[in-house]
Amino acid sequence: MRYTLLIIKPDAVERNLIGEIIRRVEADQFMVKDIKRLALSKERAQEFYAVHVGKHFYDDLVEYMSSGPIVPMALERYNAVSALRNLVGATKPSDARPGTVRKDLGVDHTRNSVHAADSDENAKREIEFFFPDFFSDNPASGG
Ligand code: FUP
Repeated sequence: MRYTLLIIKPDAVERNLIGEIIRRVEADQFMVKDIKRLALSKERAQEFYAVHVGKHFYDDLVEYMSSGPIVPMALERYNAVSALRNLVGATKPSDARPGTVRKDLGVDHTRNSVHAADSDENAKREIEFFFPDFFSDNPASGG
């Protein structure tokens, strides 16, 4: 699929890093196809992270993701999911490669500045979570 979802998390919005993150994304040949700024309710954050229910970090993650504004965006590029995961880096900033968003901007394992979808299936679900009309307005197929 040529689309994926990126979220700029509360720690990065709070530190005025929206522009810096979008700059890196655009420099890596992604097109921003849709974008918004919003605050997630605790219920919506629980729904978004439903795959992590029961994990030790789930409650803190939900609390954190509903603690301040976030900026989700739908991105387009060839090999979108894997290209964005490479740009974003490992989940834990201290493990991430130099030059990745999380290494350069992340604070810690939870406040790691961005979320990036990890499969085509999740990218589709996550784009629809924030942008319900996306796939009726954009063609869904292609690499
Ligand atoms: P990622 O796909 O890289 O975002 O990583 P995961 O799906 O494994 O984790 C989802 C989110 O949970 C991460 F962004 C950060 C958070 N997390 C923690 O806060 N602590 C942990 O031990 C693991 C993950």
